[in-house]
Parts: sequence; structure tokens; C-alpha cells
Amino acid sequence: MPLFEAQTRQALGPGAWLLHGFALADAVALLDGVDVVIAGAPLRNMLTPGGRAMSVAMTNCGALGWTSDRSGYRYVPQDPQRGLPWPAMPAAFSKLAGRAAQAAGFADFLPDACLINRYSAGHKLSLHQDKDEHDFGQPIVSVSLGIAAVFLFGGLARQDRALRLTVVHGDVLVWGGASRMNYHGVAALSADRHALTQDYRFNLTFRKAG
Ligand code: MD6
Ligand code: FE
Repeated sequence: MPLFEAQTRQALGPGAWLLHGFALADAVALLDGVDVVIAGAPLRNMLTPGGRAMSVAMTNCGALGWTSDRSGYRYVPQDPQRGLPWPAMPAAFSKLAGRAAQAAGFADFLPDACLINRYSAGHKLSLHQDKDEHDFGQPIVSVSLGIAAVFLFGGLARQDRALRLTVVHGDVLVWGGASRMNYHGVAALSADRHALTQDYRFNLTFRKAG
């Protein structure tokens, strides 16, 4: 059991874990949920505050959705593209996020926001901190589905050396506590193919934003 634990739950720092394969058994249900959410609130390339279209396509579900445009980054209760609330968070999403947070030592995580990111080959996400949420006492839960990526997990300062973590289908990252404000990002994706997502990587990022 300790060996199994050591292999499946990798400590990255205080309050930061890579839970290998944690979402594997739920992957089909999660991807079905992604289809439902995208049918309601289509993926789109948001604008950075500087006015450039992001390469990663995004949408949201839950009471709040993360959005970016020329006026900055923020959480909003309605999809600005449709003028309607974001689709409800599928039950499979919130259950998995709560269980993953629990496995990382964060009890009673009730996310109100799930950002869905879709990456293709060449897409990347620069190092950044997540700081648009109200309560930094709440962790972040990040689920990887589809083709693999290299997740960059840095420290509290931008120049801190980042771990380069290969995240595959079903892997879950949780960071909170003393690691909540750690810099993180995603290296440019290599082309690959996955039976369930073709040439895409989907990432679900759960947060308690409000
Ligand atoms: C990922 N995404 O897509 C990680 N953070 O694997 C993020 O860390 C992220 O996509 C803040 C805002 C948007 C994001
Ligand atoms: Fe982030």
C-alpha cells in the first residue's frame, strides 16, 4: 500500500500533489460532460488584455466562469458571448474535483467554477499565478484528459526553476496551502493522438472563485 501510494500521489511541494491516474475511471464521464458544456457554451479564443487571441480554446461551467478580454481577467456569472449563465457544472465534475482535493488534504472543496481548456499541438500557456479568486485558502484542481502535456510547476517567484511534469490522460494536479500562489503553465504541446480526444488535450481547472 505505501508503494502504491508513493507511485500514485507525487508530492510537488507543500500542499501540491500530482495524483497519477486519479481521474482515469471517470474520464469517459468527464469527456461526456465536456461535450454537454461545449454544446451549451461553445469553445472560443478569448482575447488577452493586450488584445491578442489566445491559442487555447476555452469555455466554462458552474456558477462562475473565468474570462479574459481587453478589460482584463475576471470571473463572471454569464457567458459574455451568449449573455446567458454558464452551463451547470456536471455532477461528475464536482464529485471528482472534491475527491481529488480530499486526496491532497483539502477537505470540503466545493468548486463554483470550472474552466475547460482545449489545446492542440503547438499550443501553450505561459507561466502565471492564479489570482483572480477571492479566497486563496481554497486549492486549485486541474484534470488532464486526452493527449499528454508538460505541465510547468514553478515556485512563488516567476524566476524559480519550474518542475517539468508530464501529465497524461487521467492525471490530476492539486495545489493549495503554501503552494497556492505558485507559478505554473503548460509547455507547447507535441502532436499526438488519443483514442477519446483525437488530437486534443482537454484540461478542466476547478476553483472556488466566488
Ligand atoms: C491548464 N490552466 O490548462 C492550466 N490558469 O493546464 C491554467 O493554469 C489557467 O487556463 C488561469 C487561467 C486560465 C488557465
Ligand atoms: Fe492557472
